[in-house]
Amino acid sequence: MKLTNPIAVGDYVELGMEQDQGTAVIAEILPRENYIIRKSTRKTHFSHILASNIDQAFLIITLRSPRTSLGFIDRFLVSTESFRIPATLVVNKMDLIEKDRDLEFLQDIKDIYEPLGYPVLEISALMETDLHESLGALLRGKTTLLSGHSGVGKSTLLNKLVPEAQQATKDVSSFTTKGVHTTTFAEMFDFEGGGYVIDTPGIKEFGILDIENHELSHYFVEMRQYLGQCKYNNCQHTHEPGCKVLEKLEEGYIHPYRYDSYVRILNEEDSYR
Ligand SMILES: Nc1nc2c(ncn2[C@@H]2O[C@H](COP(=O)(O)OP(=O)(O)OP(=O)(O)O)[C@@H](O)[C@H]2O)c(=O)[nH]1
Ligand SMILES: [Mg+2]
Ligand SMILES: [Zn+2]
Repeated sequence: MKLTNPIAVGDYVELGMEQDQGTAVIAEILPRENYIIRKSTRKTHFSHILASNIDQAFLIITLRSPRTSLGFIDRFLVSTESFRIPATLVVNKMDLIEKDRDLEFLQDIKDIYEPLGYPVLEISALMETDLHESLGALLRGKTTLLSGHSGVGKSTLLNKLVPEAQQATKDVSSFTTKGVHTTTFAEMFDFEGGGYVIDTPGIKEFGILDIENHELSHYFVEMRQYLGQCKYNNCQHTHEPGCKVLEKLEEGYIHPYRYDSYVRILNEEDSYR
């Protein structure tokens, strides 16, 4: 794997002392238990590790300003599932919700992801004052990654969780309704009472790396249980006769949006829709 950053937030390192100088240098980066990378497409040669050795990931999503797509969420979940990192979907900017369309989208998100075991939380990082308390039980004692598109409010949330952090935040562009990439590097902060929270730069796409096409279905939790029951053991679940996944899709046990994401990732299409 070619990396743009040889060392990442969350890495454990071994230090060595420089002779006679009284300074320490990083002698070795210890093996990473897991990591989340960003990358423009699967074909790009270089990847960037957002953070390593995390206990759980919070994907911050928004229904508007900017609107997060389901395809983006699914790509994120593939990358967390590949290391079995527990993931939570945090719907931020709930104070902006006004139209039925937003509520329908929220309901879709809950209908799709909650049954799969991904908790969906609704918050307003800007308006709520007691987030430290309400999210405390989830965060305490763990290393938590905050991730998501630029402008969804990751740093605003971080500042509520760790008030002394004082991370810069900036309005989303009124022209594109997209974030303006305010946070430029990942940073880890102490969570009072134990644990760490990592703020990261907003990203367009998560890297899905080192995942072969025939493995991809392992990282869709609802498909996992049917794997091995297809007629052909190299089944990619797209057109093959005797495919159990297609059968379960037909029967309504697999959500069509999720299946659509699966096919898009398989075909290396981008996630916007
Ligand atoms: N209305 C509303 N605005 C929010 C909320 N949370 C954050 N914002 C605003 O959204 C804008 C972007 O917030 P940031 O915290 O900078 O977003 P970010 O995810 O850190 O963005 P990057 O650092 O670019 O990745 C700021 O103007 C925030 O004030 C919220 O709950 N409600
Ligand atoms: Mg930020
Ligand atoms: Zn199949």
